Amino acid sequence: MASGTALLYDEEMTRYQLLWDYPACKIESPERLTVSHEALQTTGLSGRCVSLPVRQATEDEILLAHSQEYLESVKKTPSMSLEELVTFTQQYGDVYFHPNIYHCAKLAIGATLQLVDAVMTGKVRNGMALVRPPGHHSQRSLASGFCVFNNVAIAALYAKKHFNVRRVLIVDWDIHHGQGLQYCFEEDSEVLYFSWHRYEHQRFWPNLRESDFDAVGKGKGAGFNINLPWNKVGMGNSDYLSVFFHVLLPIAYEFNPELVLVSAGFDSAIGDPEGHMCATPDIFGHLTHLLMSLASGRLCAILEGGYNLTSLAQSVCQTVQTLLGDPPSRISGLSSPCQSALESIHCVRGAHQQYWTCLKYADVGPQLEASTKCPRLEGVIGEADEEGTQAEEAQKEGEIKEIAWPEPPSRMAPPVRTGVVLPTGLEDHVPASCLRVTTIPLTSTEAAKGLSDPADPKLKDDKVLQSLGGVSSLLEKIEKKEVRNGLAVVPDLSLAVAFGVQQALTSFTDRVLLVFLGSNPPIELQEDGRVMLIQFCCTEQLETKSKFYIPVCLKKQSPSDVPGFLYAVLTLLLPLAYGYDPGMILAATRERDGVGLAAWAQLIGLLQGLAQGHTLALLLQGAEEVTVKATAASLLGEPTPTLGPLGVPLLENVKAVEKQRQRLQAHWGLLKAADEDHLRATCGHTEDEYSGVLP
Ligand code: X5A
Ligand code: ZN
Repeated sequence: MASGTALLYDEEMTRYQLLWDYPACKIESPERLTVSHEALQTTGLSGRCVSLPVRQATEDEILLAHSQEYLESVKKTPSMSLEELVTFTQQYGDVYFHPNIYHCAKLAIGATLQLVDAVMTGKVRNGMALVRPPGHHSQRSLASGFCVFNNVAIAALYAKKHFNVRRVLIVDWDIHHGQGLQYCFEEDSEVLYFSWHRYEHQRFWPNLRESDFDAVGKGKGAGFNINLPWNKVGMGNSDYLSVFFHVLLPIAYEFNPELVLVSAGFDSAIGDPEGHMCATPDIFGHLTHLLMSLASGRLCAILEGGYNLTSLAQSVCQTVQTLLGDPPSRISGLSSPCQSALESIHCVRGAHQQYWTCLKYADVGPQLEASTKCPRLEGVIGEADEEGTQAEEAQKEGEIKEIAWPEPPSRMAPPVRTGVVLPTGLEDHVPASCLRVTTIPLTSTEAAKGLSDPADPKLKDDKVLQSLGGVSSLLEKIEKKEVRNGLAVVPDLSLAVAFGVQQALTSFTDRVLLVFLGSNPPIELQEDGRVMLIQFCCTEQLETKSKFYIPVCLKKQSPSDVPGFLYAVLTLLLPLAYGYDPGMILAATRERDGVGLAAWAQLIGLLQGLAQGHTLALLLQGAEEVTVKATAASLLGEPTPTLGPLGVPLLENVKAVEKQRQRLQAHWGLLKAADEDHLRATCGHTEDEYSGVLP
């Protein structure tokens, strides 16, 4: 199994800069790279990466995405005079040339391809390339937006050619639309391109009609181009995560990529003079983590934009630290995405509904003409929005010079990450890197503390007391940060869960998320919000009004409804869990009721993005060896095996998930994927009618 994180950097790429007065290009400076690299050094992150040499791209590699004529003309730039460079530059938009930029552009591609090579050959699991110039705006015969050659486009074509990769996912989280990437792959069904970008109904650069949500790809590439336009500035963590939960991740899992390329621009982070967004640098740790569950963890992040040096450096560190396997920091204060974000999410889901099974039955409402849903500016472009956000208004008046945000909290990982308490015989089935925790049985008085029935006769059973001692030591080790997470196989699941929840609540957190697979809830839930219980089962549960108890009944499909389960995890469980922001997670199951092994492993992997990776997994004695093994592997952060091509989910399972999402949306805003007010206003449906749209 591939391990390790590659870092590609060469100081040479700092050796070009803007040589004349050109305000639009001032922000693209050599310091962008030096501050990012220095931050990785001072935090000790670069020392933990595998440093790989950068090389120059060959002409053939450049020609994968560019025309011979364009290459020939760029090739002449090193010998041009300043005057000639200015003239040469003028045929393009928002880009500048320098005698050394051709050299750097070849290094930028070379670094990107070295990274792809290392990941595809299994030399490392993932990695990041810190490069200049960026690439995603450049086109076949065109430089644009600080970009000379399209690093990521070349990487995707290279992976297809040299490694026979049949499905590449490109996630472009830069705040500008990578139109170069879109043009390159819009007819290609083997490359799924996703981009979110500041758009403001075409008022924002590059002001293209085809950056809107209804550009879905062409010919056989229809459905493989996903544009999520931001029509307001000030988008934040909740908006970004919602797009991942309700648009990108469901489609990405269905696409089942073999390789993930991230056009990692950080101008989408707070403080950026181009983006004017509010998402904090730590969100990139989460975006990265969520993508690491795809393609068996094969992920290459390639720097694009990012112009606030502080925000950029912090965001780069968050990304690399997550690639290295450290748990992302907790994100508090998540709520509903804003109205404008919901509108965009709604629109893009509608535009892609016909291409992706995961959206087929979703609440995207009746098909409407694109223009009636999201009015686009007709005529004049590049004009300021009449009603700018507060931030923009304030900035116009010079009130805000610098936006401030707290530095992301440090997130050091404990040296041993997974503690295990296993009956003899099972111990050989988990990797040697797990810490075998020796346990002292509890006395029945200790065990009775906090249990709803202190007189439970099971508390006399030695085996039970022994296992509760195990749960207790694991939690203690998690609290002391000796381990990050733990796994115990126990003879009585309900008791272990009840005890574990109680101990976690008394010792180190005020919110526990309990994810339970099975029919009888292991604990009685209070409505005080200290525990959220998400239960997956195959039998109908009683109706509930609780916002902390979420039963999801998924009917079995032989062998199991993987797409239905995954749909529930991505669009229901993750939004709830992120909104709840637990300090500890308990994941418990008797026999993985109706949930396939790979799907369970994915769930455990995804949950590691929450609660700083503090998960206690509890399995009932008798659980198959493979379950124990897969659970331990996921807890250790090993790449999760892919789920393979997803079939069609059972309709009634999708309905069951939708039912819970509808019920809980008012409490947990991250569940929202549609702008209901807007929908109602536009098509004149009432709420009742609207819920009738569901199959
Ligand atoms: C890579 C990147 C931005 C170009 C902005 C032009 N380019 N106004 O972020
Ligand atoms: Zn950008």
